[in-house]
Amino acid sequence: MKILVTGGAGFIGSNFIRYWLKKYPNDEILNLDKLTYAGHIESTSDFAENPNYKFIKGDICDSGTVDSVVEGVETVVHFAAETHVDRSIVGPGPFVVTNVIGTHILLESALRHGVKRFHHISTDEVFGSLELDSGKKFSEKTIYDPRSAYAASKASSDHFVRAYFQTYGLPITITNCSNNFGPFQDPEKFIPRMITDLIEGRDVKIYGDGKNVRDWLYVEDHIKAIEAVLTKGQPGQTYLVGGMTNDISNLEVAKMVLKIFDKDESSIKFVKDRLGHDRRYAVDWSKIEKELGWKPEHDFDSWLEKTVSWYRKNEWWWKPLKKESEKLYAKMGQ
Ligand code: NAD
Ligand code: TDX
Repeated sequence: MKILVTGGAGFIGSNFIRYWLKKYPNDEILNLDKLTYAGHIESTSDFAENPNYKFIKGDICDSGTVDSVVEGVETVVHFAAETHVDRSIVGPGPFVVTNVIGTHILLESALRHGVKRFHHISTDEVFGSLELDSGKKFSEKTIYDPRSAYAASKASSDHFVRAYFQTYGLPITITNCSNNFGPFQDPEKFIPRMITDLIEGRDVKIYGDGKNVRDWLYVEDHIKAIEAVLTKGQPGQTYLVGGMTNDISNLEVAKMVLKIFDKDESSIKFVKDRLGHDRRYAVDWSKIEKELGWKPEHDFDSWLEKTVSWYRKNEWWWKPLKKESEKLYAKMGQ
């Protein structure tokens, strides 16, 4: 099978390609990535020479490039996106362009070339924010209520993907997942920012009161969920994907990371809150469990520790990125 992965130099995309090339050695993977500030060719270096893998530097908004790459492809796995909520607050424009227009250009090309499966990677943030302690969870039936430019652009892309199924019969699937963590995540995101700050001897930064809750999903669990959908999922269907944490606040996550470093709460610095900061996310992943037999297998405690070890061993990867991300935070006062 020939697969086009978009955004394969990013965090989840590069982990997906590594996993897939190993597990399906007869498949061919094309990786189309613009290498924005979030795309790191170094994340692909261990599989770059695999004869079944090819990297194409290009923009999903460039229909000529997209058309030439989609030709002959059976499956598209679409990760490419602007993904950082804080950046969408500072400058929402690129989120509309890549996430909405770029996804539309890919859909058009997939339709023209008779792609057999278009899998769209989306987020639980399209559903908005849950009350703390409400016990509620997002499910496939939850009404969309995006509250940041990032979430609004992802919600819009989800609607376009579904419209191409309903109107033109393009065989699409969608996964909306929670917050991923694991190796090769850019140090501008919460967990790797804390780990790399601690390695460099700085305090960890917590927005607002730190009571915000995220559902944490180990990246390999997410990839196995995508695998389940690609191999067993029904065209037109959406599946929610979540992890093994249960209402754990950012402050609690920070304390767990600090414990791994033998540090205490005196290494926490509370900073300005994010504008429109979503309070709580929680994901009901019972549909994908019931229908496709997937469930998360990596618990948070031990895989957080393994993630810390990865960052300790791979300073070559994140050191050059850290300066750039901290420039953004300095500008935002965070
Ligand atoms: P990332 O920011 O690490 O990587 C995004 C990749 O897309 C980068 O390699 C970048 O260069 C590429 N890209 C951006 N604009 C492009 C364009 N116009 N053309 C081609 N390539 C472009 O993102 P990630 O964390 O790996 O997320 C992957 C997908 O998963 C995204 O669609 C995101 O919305 C979704 N998602 C991520 C998380 C998470 O916790 N990281 C959670 C839910 C959903
Ligand atoms: O330094 C920080 N301190 C802090 O308290 C940072 C960077 C973040 N935070 C908070 C904000 C959030 O409540 O931690 C939480 C997680 O923040 P991010 O890592 O920026 O993730 P989030 O905004 O939840 O969005 C992520 O998960 C869903 C991804 O970036 C999205 O692409 C994905 O769709």
